[in-house]
Amino acid sequence: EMKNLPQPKSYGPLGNLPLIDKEKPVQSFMKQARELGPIYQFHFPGRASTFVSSAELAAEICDETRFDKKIGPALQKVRAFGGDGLFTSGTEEPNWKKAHNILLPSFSQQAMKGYHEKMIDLASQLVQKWARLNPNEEIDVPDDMTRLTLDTIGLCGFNYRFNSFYREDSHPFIEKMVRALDESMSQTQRLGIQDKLMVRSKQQFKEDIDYMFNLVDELIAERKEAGDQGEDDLLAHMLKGKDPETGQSLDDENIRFQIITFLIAGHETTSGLLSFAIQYLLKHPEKLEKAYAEVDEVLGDATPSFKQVKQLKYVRMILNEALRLWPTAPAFSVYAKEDTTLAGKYEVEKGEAFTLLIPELHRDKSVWGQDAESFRPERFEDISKIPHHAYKPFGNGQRACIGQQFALHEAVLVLGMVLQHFELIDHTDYQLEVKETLTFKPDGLTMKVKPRRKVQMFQAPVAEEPEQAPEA
Ligand code: FDE
Repeated sequence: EMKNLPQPKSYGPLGNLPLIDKEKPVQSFMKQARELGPIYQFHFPGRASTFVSSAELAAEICDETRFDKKIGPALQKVRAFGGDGLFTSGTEEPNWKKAHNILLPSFSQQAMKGYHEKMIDLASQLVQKWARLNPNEEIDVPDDMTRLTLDTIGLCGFNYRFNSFYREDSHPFIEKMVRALDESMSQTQRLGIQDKLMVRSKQQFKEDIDYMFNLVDELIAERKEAGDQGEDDLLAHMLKGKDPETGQSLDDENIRFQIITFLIAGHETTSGLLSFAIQYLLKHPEKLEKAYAEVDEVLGDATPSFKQVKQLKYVRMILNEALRLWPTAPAFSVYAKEDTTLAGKYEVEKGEAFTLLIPELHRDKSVWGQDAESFRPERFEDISKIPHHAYKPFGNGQRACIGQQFALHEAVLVLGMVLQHFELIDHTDYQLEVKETLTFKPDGLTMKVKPRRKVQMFQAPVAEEPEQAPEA
């Protein structure tokens, strides 16, 4: 464990634990970073974590020759249902590389063309729902965005329709997944003895996981039974794909873990991203106007084509900037592969772990400038000007987000269609509160909308003129 690092106030055997707001752990760590500087140590009962948050230190720990992804205590808990899926496996586990190789083509730009129609299908459901609201009805933004992103990954991932827009509450799978995630986060914050007493929560945890496994295993079995019907989704790619390095394919248990992983990773993060973007647009009318202008010019009245989504440059910049200020997956951890030195001054022993606080990195004034706290999408006008290693909303290197193109294509398409059809109204004068689960979300964000143009709905055919009787 590293010595002589800044540390917050300690409370005997509890260490620094009382300084964490249990509802907002990452924001508590961010607050400490502002007080203690770009590197500090935080003591939990029985273990310590080292947090880093400057661009200088991020560049160091993102050097993959010296550091690799660490499956820390929180991810260890998620492993109960993520197993050795991509997100929760160590780089040295055979299934990580195998699945990475098999799945890369499924997340390429080329593959996005195959998902485009399905993404439009779900985005249209959202637009139609909002178009049918009465003027006084409000929209729960994160709630509807979660419906949308869950259904999108379900359809593109394994041709399953959660049909969230046809339900009052979320699909039972989500209820269980969210509860299981919540429980795994809580477990990491409990003291050993406290945790042993949580018999009921543990039983629930087990039941929730069994439900998830059953649903997914059934999906896999059904697909295998039906045989290859030419589906072009992640499940088909996983069943058919072979790792070019080993010639092996994924086994059924690992496919189950990957599906659960995509559901976890692919819906909360992307829905949070869309919700933060809308939050910022509500608060920045001049940026909103600029976005309307782009959408009207590029899309007009048309349903977006794949190519048009690529042309929505400003919409993409808005999303990039929302991910800068509130990266929805706010932290990741690495460990040192060998003894090394950080920034020429901190001696690091092999195995030592570091957690990068991404929102703090994204506010480092030495690279982002004095206005680092303000929402200014124009920063992303020229991507090549973004300093290397100062922007990590999708993680780093080979362990970076495999779903990045997927999430961005979906988010640009959805935000584009929302802006095309609706004027956004901040009817409560919303003040940002960030809610934490495994990810960040704007808590309690609601808005109202007014139509900007007619939404295409099924229309009754125009009554035909009765045919003129032929003249006698
Ligand atoms: C991953 C990821 C990451 C990293 C983490 C660590 O390192 O630990 C991050 C940061 C992220 N991711 C982020 C994000 C954001 C958003 C919006 C997203 N993300 C989205 C998505 C979608 C999908 C489907 C996904 N995502 C997925 C994923 C996966 C699978 C992973 C793992 C990879 C490896 O291999 O490792 C991730 N993601 Fe994400």
